[in-house]
Amino acid sequence: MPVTRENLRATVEEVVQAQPITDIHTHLYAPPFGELLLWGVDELITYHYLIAETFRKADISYEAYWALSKTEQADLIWQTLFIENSPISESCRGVVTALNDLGLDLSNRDLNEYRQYFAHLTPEEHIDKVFSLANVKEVVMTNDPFDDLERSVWDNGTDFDERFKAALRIDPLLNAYVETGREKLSAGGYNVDEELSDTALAEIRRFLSDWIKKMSPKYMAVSLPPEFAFPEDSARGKILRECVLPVSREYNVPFAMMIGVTRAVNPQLRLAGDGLAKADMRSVENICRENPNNKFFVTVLSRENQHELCVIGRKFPNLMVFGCWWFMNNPSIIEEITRERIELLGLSVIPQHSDARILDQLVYKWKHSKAIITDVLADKYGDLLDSGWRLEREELVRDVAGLLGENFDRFIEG
Ligand code: FIX
Ligand code: ZN
Repeated sequence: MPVTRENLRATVEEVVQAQPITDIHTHLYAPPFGELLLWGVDELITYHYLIAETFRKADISYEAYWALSKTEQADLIWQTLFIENSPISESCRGVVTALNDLGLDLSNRDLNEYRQYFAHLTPEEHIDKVFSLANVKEVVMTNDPFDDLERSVWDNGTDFDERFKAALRIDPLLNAYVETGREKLSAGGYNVDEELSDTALAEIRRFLSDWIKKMSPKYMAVSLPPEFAFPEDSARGKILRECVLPVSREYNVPFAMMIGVTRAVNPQLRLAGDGLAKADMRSVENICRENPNNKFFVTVLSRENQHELCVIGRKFPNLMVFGCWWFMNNPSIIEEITRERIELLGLSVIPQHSDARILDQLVYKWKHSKAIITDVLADKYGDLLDSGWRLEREELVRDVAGLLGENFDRFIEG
């Protein structure tokens, strides 16, 4: 059926809404991971994005805040950001959208009533409800092989809810090998030394292979500081070149680089205390050019790096640009980045991931992003129709399926 100028906006909206999503980077976990799976209203309100905003408005010291229980923290944040001020920041708006779409009554603003609603749910029920509201088909977790709780789950096998896929996250190995990574590897039974001898490098490869076999991850991943360089004369540079890249090739498990985070800019804020800075994107050019048989997913945290990343994407088919990460995940910036990417890379991108830390966030993060993706696509297809192109509904369905899931699968399988 041809899409016309008259039905374009409604058709794009309907197709985007109907497309089940693969969410390629989250911090959500399947139920066997127990307390690692965060959900419910208190978690939603104490999301670290909201903690940072609360300190700008509430008269409370860091010490006093961290001494509060989770319920008390949520009470304070609710009072500060939702009652004494209107919740118009994107993170606050997200809570409002999520509660509203879950069917809660926003007119009375009664946190205890919302708590009651969640108290009667099991995680399994809630997962079904949230996945269905967000139309999410599967999510990729962030799996830390150095975490004791995670390790015990993986040791019991991977027979859990198939909608949760693994990603092997290796930050301590690459970013803190000397400080903590080496010790953690030794504790896990790997014979490694500080100098990164040939034996140690072989052991790190064995570690990665073991965990790939155990988790069957969709990809390996790391977050990187703005100073990240490739090549780099450092433990990270060596481990990357000698271990991560060859293992990634051997098992056909792509490597995801999330670049630009400056950790603990304000340590008092704990998880909320990270910042960002521009990175030198020539590192991405170099790694893609020198490793044509490796596949890379890349997202960057600085707005200033987004355009360069798109241009690098045009040069290297082994690079898949993805998501509007963290401080980029705001409507004005999502819109700008999504337009930029589609103009430069067409349909060969993964426009968004949720980065949800709390299950309920899937509802708002995807709702808000889908509205923007719809607007951008409607504009772009509108330009095509105006230029005389014929567009079939099936073609639109095909394109949207690529953006919201199949590009990810095909890139991994290819
Ligand atoms: O490193 C990451 O995966 C980041 O996305 C998170 O650690 C960060 O704290 C976050 O929640 C961003 O959305
Ligand atoms: Zn993340």
